[in-house]
Amino acid sequence: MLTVHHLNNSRSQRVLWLCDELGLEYTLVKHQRHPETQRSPESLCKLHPLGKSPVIDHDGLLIVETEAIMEYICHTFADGRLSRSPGSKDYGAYLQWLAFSEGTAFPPLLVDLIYAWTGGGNEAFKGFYDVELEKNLKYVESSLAGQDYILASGFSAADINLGWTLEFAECRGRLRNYAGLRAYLARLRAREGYKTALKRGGEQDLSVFAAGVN
Ligand SMILES: N[C@@H](CCC(=O)N[C@@H](CS)C(=O)NCC(=O)O)C(=O)O
Repeated sequence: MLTVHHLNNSRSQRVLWLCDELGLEYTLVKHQRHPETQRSPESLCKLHPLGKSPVIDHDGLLIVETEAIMEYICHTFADGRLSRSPGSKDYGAYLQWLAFSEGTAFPPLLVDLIYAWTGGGNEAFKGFYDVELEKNLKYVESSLAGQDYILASGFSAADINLGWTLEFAECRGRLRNYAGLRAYLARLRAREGYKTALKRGGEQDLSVFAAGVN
């Protein structure tokens, strides 16, 4: 049995979205962020030493890290659907984009949030991560040129990973100069799997992470 542990307003929304795209049955356990600190509640900290979301539980096996969870679900429950196999034309690109969302794109966005939460005041530091953040967004946008999804072969779990990271970038006011990324996000949000997962998870309000955005 598959159980998905979901934290409100968090990247575990991706896992719900993947399961709904694949038409999987799963048990959903919802956890609520602390309303002031936005940190995980006791229930998640008791479940796993890292106290992070997402976490899945497959017959007692706990797995963390979005990327690993996405691959695990595609291959264990869906014969590799929405993933790409070794040997396929897009395999390298698939792995790259699946990893890029958390490994490269998210860190400067998180630093930007923490910078705002802690009052800023160090322009040299801001300049350093701002360059990285903008470079990442430009790279995704230019990679999407002429195609609807990040892989030429069509929609995949890599789009789901990128989608949530771009939603986070949007709430940080970072998509204003990227019409191509906004259009991509609109395409992702129009998917039935995305909409079903949002209803299941409970509407998402990322404005809790909009500190310092005007
Ligand atoms: N790289 C990890 C990041 C996990 C992570 O930071 N999750 C956030 C949710 S968006 C979290 O649990 N935050 C609450 C906390 O750290 O207390 C992944 O992709 O799963």
